[in-house]
Amino acid sequence: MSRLIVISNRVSAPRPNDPKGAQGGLSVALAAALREYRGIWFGWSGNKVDEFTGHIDLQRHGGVTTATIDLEEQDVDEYYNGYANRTLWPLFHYRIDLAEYDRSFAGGYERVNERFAGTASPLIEPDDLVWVHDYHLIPLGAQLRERGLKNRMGFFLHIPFPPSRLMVSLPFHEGLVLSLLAYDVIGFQTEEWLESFRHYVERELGGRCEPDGTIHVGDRSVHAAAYPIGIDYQEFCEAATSERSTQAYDRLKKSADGRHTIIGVDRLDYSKGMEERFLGYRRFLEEHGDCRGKLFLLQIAPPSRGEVHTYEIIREDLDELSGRINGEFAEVDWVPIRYVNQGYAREDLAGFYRASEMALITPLRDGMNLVAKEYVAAQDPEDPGVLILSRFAGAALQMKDAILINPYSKDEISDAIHTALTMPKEERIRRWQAMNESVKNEDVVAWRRAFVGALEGAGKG
Ligand code: ADQ
Repeated sequence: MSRLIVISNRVSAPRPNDPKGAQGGLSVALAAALREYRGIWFGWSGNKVDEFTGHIDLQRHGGVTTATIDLEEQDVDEYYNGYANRTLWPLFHYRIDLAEYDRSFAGGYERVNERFAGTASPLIEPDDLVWVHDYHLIPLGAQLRERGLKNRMGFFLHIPFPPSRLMVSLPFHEGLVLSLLAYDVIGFQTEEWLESFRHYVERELGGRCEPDGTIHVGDRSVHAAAYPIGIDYQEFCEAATSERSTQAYDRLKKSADGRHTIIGVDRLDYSKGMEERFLGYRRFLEEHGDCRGKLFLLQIAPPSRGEVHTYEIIREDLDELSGRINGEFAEVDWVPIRYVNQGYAREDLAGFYRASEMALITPLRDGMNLVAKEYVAAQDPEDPGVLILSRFAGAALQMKDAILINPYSKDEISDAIHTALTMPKEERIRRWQAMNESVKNEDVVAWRRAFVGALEGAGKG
């Protein structure tokens, strides 16, 4: 059996009970995937050094071998904070107003991808399958090929792929997308992002897309398809019924004091639509004065990417907005928004999800959104809560029994909260059962089997 070499920007060893818990969805999903495969998880350690040495730190944690490298400060500024998070992340989330184009970012991105290729390639044996993750490492496959690697290589994009008309606003966009064709398999979260990619290939690269997923550009043929990521359903259900989770459940129920809890859990990021969510909730409080004091919004949002200015701004904006709404509506014994800026262990989160009558998940654009799936998995089958979900999250394509809303509309958010509050139990159960089936069947195991299966079947590059 071939080994699997997973390469992603960050590597975090699987520690499900890490109380800091602010791991993104990517690391949570990969830890689960790697447990079953022999192989290596390669990436940046998260540490900065004065000078790049290419030294690889090999370790073994929880059945997974990790290989990490340190980067220079300038690398981190230009590649991670710069091109990845100030150029590609906003652009790929349709926010060209926030995307910054800077020559030094693009140069740093190329340089760090080369550093990844140079240090990872000696670890890769001829039969290994190579699986590269996400927007930080798009050109890596091409750079590994330049070093003579003929392995089967796949790339999975965890975030949306933007429509061609937005993509062309990126300087040198053709080069970036062409570099994707060095992979044998290119995976997207949903058919929608796949469609944008295919459109780009035909329109901008003069390529040809076949109905079976094969894409031809020049003499290169690759396979591009949708592989929707899921959660580790089994592990999450166990977490939701653990003792620690029960304690978290009790803690929230006790403090709710008979009030309904609406929960939101997101990394602090503008793509998650928290500002719009708060405003929609405010609209609900205005329109339904009789409900004030009977429910509250618990928004858990650990800060992320604090070195990027836009993230400082979103944090300030949310502090201000939650304070304003609380000032406007709070009573001596009731606060409408509990806004918490910290991460929690998965068991705690599972308990909070289970104790919440409703989840309000309203990203303006999201590759998938695993929180929506976790919320469903954590529910009590006899008395499940209601999921309100943005139609612009990739997860909405699989979770049609959620209350789907337009996150830009305060009215839709307000109406959805009211519908959820008054929804009969039979309907809650019916909707939850349908969603739970898909979360359970389309889990992280199915995701990695589908992707790795496609990679195993791909012709050598
Ligand atoms: P993210 O943008 O990080 O992931 P998401 O899919 O929602 O978004 O995953 C977040 C993960 O972090 C969840 O597992 C959640 O439980 C955890 N988390 C969030 N807040 C937390 C807190 N306060 N404490 C502890 N854990 C917390 C990117 C893409 C998504 C895509 C994933 C996976 O942006 O669209 O679904 O990758 O592909």
